Amino acid sequence: MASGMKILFLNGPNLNLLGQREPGVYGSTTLPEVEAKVRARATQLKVGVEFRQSNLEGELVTWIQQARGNFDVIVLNAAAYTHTSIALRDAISSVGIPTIEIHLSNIHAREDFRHRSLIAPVCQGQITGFGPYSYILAVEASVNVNETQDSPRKQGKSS
Ligand code: CA2
Repeated sequence: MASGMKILFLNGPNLNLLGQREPGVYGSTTLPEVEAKVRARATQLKVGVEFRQSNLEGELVTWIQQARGNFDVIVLNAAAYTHTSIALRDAISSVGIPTIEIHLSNIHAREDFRHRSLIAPVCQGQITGFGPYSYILAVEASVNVNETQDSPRKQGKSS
């Protein structure tokens, strides 16, 4: 049952500009509007959500570390750090919380340097190319992952 589970949404550099620049690539929906859509779906599914954005790699690493014991699933749009960050990859692999990689655009249909994700091998899966709907799909995937895996937060609970 999804009730009681908590998802941490993390957004990387420049995603605070969503809806304000380059609408041809990333659409016209702002990040607060994406958050509102996520919250609406999460409410329907009775799951808790925390939604954050940072332009700083180290802050994202710290948030991933601090998620231990507090969240059941992490949903991560690491933005450009997807393609560069060994630090984020190490944080994900060490925290022991299932993590879902998401992107607004289809990174495989763009420049070659976006095709490689350093975090994909340590993530549960990747959702890419559905615009803001990638975030909604991630809520649903999180519920499914939580129902099919034992997470550290669930250990010791009866359901
Ligand atoms: O498609 C995605 O969600 C990306 O993670 C977005 C990143 C990009 O580096 C990844 O390859 C794919 C870029 C986020 C920057 O967002 C902006 C939004 C509006 C205007 C400018 C940048």
